[in-house]
Amino acid sequence: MILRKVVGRTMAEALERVRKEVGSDAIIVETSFSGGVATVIAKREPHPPQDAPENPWKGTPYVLEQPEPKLVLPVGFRPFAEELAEFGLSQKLIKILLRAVKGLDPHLLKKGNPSLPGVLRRVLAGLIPTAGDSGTALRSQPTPRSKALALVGPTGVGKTTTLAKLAAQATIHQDLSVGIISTDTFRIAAVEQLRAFAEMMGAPFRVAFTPQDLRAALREFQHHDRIFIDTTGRSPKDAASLKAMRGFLADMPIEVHLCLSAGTRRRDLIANLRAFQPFEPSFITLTKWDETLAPGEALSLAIERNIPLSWITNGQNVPEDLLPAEGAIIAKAAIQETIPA
Ligand SMILES: Nc1nc2c(ncn2[C@@H]2O[C@H](COP(=O)(O)OP(=O)(O)OP(=O)(O)O)[C@@H](O)[C@H]2O)c(=O)[nH]1
Ligand SMILES: [Mg+2]
Repeated sequence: MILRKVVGRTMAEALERVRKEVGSDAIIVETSFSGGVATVIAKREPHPPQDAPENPWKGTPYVLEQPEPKLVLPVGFRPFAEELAEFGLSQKLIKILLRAVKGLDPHLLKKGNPSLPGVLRRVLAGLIPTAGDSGTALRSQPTPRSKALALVGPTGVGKTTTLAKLAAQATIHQDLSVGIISTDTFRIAAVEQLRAFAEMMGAPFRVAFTPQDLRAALREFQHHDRIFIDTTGRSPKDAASLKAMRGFLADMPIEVHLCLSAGTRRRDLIANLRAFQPFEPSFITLTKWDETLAPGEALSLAIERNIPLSWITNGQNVPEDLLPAEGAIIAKAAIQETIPA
């Protein structure tokens, strides 16, 4: 029996290491998460000695590589695997969930076990990195950096609408004083729309045409509780505009949130992550959750890359359609299946 303790920054990372270091047939004995360290104890039976012929090129053909065995899903897990795949969760994460549940108690995977949905939801919730986990106090005392938030992202994903929701929620629900800055001077109408919104909220509003303007506006708003900065939407392929915008925001005490539409396909999400990486986003805000049947694709990428989610937006209404990203709520949306009677 081989018994190994493997650690990682997240449960997904530790489980992935178990797969690499102990093997894909490893059985998880115990999982825990404390002090920012995920620990997994895994065991595996030693592999039987290879009985390759002395000269592999003689006699019967020597198989150098076995094809990966197809994953046979335990019967009790099948409806949940289908539901999670329908939700858009990656196969990689579905396997991780299966292994984690099996490690907790193999009996959970028996057909009709009523505890399975709840356990699955809890394990999935634990895998989802959120702003709460990263220690950045979005909702309580901000750090000097997180006091000013900039929303960046591709065109039309809902940056300005999300900014309006955030500013309105901070003012109405948290009684905070907010300042709003637009750097989106690409379209005059966009500036005027945000100015009108700021006026309605009674919040001071500045337009920054240059990095100097932005610095001046940040200084001017330094006594406000929160400062929200809108930016121009840019295509991930428009390297020149992205670079210019990066220069605009560089070296400012600003926390960057990358807005991505939850319905974007995985390849395009990866292209956006790469294109906006120079902005060093601390969080992803997943927008338009209400418009897609498979938000799990975007969610999977955030989990696999361990990028914390800050908010989820789920509609056009300002300020209601905005939720802080919470693992438990997201996991509940992913696993609604109950045990068939
Ligand atoms: N269904 C749905 N629509 C949304 C959501 N958020 C924003 N929208 C809509 O998406 C459209 C674009 O929103 P904007 O806020 O202008 O998007 P943007 O990213 O600022 O766009 P650019 O500044 O042009 O890059 C508007 O019609 C919004 O009402 C959401 O969560 N769900
Ligand atoms: Mg906008």
